[in-house]
Amino acid sequence: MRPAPPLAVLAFLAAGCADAPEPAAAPPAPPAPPVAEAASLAAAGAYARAAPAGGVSAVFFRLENGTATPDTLVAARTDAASRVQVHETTESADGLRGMREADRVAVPAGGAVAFEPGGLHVMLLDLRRGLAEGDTVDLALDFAEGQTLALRVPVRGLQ
Ligand SMILES: [Cu+2]
Repeated sequence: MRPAPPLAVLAFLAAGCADAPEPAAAPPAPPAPPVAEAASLAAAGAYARAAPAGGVSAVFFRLENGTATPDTLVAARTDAASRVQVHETTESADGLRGMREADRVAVPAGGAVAFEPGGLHVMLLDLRRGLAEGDTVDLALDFAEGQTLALRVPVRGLQ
């Protein structure tokens, strides 16, 4: 038969239990920093067309706005060309294609806009250097809400 534990031990255990510190209340979590909306603006699948120095090239991508705020592309910048313009392709009634400058391109909240051959594109005019397959072009896209997307765009040879 086992001897009962001495009372002192029981008292100690009980006291220890009672005195066990409450788990410290977790300090209130600091408010999460606001998620930078730039993180959810993106230009997916960007590429530029190969072209000789002094020529013209175009950059294509899919502009995605993962934020809850509509935004607008207001400018494109690069050092690779003397002039950069956002263009849209037009087609006249008799099927002639042309291009005109699109000052602003709205990208709806949670939406996307395709910049693709035959549609919107970023036109690089008077290239300062030739663009060959394997080169890259640094392109900055400025948005009305204040964000800038900095892209390193690969050059694709003409297909
Ligand atoms: Cu164009």
